[in-house]
Amino acid sequence: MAKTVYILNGPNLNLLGTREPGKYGSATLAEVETLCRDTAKSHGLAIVFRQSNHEGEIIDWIQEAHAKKAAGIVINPAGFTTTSISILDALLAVGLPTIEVHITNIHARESFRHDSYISKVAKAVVCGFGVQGYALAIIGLAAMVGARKG
Ligand code: CA2
Repeated sequence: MAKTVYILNGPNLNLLGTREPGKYGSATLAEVETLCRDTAKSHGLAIVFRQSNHEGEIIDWIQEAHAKKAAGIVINPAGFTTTSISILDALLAVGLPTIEVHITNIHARESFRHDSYISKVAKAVVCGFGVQGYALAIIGLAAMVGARKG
């Protein structure tokens, strides 16, 4: 059985492909899910893909990932990146290898986007590659957890 990775998306990412395409690209969240599923499959992983506008729901899913013995987490915390000690605490509590993803290069944007709580626990951070960053994060995590293809 393939190992499973939880891919968690924070607030407003349900709007992907419908608003601000110049910043976030034209792919919808459903298309990002397909990209993630295909990339994971070709690297020997299965995925659970979720999005929420609610902090507590994301925390519940981090705990669920641990309960279900997931191999790791890929998270785009969106606006919770710089505010949520509770998401950081959940990630610290479960101890799963976590990759932080941002579609945009947060360091080239406003200074309030720079200081990520999530980076304090993340094994790696991918930002600025557009939605391809999700695929890069999955490939990196697959290598990290020793996922086997085929
Ligand atoms: O670059 C990223 O992936 C971000 O995590 C996106 C967040 C932003 O707060 C972070 O600083 C960087 C915003 C997500 C909003 O998503 C939208 C998508 C399409 C249209 C409007 C918003």
